[in-house]
Amino acid sequence: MARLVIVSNRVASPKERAAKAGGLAVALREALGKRGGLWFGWSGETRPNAPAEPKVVRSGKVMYALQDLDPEDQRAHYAGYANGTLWPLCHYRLGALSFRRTDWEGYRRVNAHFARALLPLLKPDDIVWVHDYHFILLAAELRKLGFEGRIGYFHHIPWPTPEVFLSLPSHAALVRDLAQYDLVGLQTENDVRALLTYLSTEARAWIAPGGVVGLNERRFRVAAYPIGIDADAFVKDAAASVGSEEEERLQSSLAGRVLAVGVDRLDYSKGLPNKFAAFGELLNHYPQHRSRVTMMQIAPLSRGEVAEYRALRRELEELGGAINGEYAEFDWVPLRYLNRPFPRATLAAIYRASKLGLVTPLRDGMNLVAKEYVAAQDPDDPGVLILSRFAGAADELTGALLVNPYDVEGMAETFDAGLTMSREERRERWGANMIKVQTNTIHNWCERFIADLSQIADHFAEAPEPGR
Ligand code: ADQ
Repeated sequence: MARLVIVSNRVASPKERAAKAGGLAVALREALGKRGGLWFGWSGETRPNAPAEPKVVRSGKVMYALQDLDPEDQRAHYAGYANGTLWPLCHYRLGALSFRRTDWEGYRRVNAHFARALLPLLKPDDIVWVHDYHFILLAAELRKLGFEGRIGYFHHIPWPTPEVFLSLPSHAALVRDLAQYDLVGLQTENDVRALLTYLSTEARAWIAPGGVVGLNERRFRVAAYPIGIDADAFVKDAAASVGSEEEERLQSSLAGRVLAVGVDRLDYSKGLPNKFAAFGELLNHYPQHRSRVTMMQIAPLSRGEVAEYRALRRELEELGGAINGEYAEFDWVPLRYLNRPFPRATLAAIYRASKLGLVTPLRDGMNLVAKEYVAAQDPDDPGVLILSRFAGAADELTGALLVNPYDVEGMAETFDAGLTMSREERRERWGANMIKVQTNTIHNWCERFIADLSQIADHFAEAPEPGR
């Protein structure tokens, strides 16, 4: 079995406990543990002119290699091109997109620096799996240094349609380098269609059935790999929460009221202002829910170094304050707003106690919270998932009540429908969702991607020569 090499911006430390590390990190660690391998990424440290010499530590069959970055390169790469340009672009937020050539150059420098640091650790038959939009150029930089082995890339966020993608001044260079991967994984068939359409119409690539692409001298494959969760862990944690001290505290604080929950990183793609507004609209237009429903929005802070995120935080504080100011009673606060992270077991307990799961992003690659909410429900008396049609998860979770997050009044109407839904319908809808969550877990996802990358040569053999 070939050795697996994972590359991601943040590397979960070998000591981090499973409940804290998150489902993806745990699944990747397991895949590495099974085959033996290497996890490579940024150390989280910056120092001027940091040389390309990663710190390497071994833990069992897994090696961890952590590379420092020059502070200016790190800024241009992370806050600049990755989160100031690619993130808004891929989330259809052209108004928030900033493009500076210095950031683009910094992004390339960091990808090249990481390639130089990684190359001496690679063996020719390794399988290299690169994660996310911080490293789109990594394969091209590794190829320049002579690495010819298999390299795959998974894009955790949406791939925009060609019209939107063309707004990126560096679109052609980015895709030319993306073609140096052997396998490009996206979240949904929609994303695959968007990238293939760009490739055939703009880049004049040749496309064979199965998503094999011929571009100039390169051949690579594009396919959908919808990411999943560790469903069993959420089922177990949620069931264990019943009757726990934490659950009792939560229930006694609700004093018999219904709970609606939202859990999102504080990010403008998550549509939080619209969700708050829809909850306000529910209390305004459906007064029967006043004093009966409490909404809890958990939104840990992220990317405070990017201006848009600081502005969003202020906006939400204002909106939340206005809703509570208008509707609160002396014994009821309609909206609880928390900016901190919680352990998985606590999240599972909160999901299970909630009659509504509010997942309403303006755009989302997949959205794992939607799947976690489903897994945590009581099969006998499940809550209702309200899900944005613009989350990748909407493809699979057909039992959810789908909403358009731009339609605030429509969302309030759907919240009301969820709150008044019969138990029979709730069970039916939950059952349809749960089958998907349990079938397509994070472990299956991992194995599928690794198996396809391992056998990538077979896919190419079946497709005719590019250009013919
Ligand atoms: P995110 O944008 O971070 O991920 P999401 O898929 O919802 O979005 O995953 C968030 C994760 O963080 C969930 O597992 C959730 O439980 C956890 N989390 C959120 N708030 C938390 C809190 N307060 N405490 C503890 N944990 C918390 C990106 C893409 C998504 C894609 C994923 C995976 O933007 O579209 O689904 O990667 O590919």
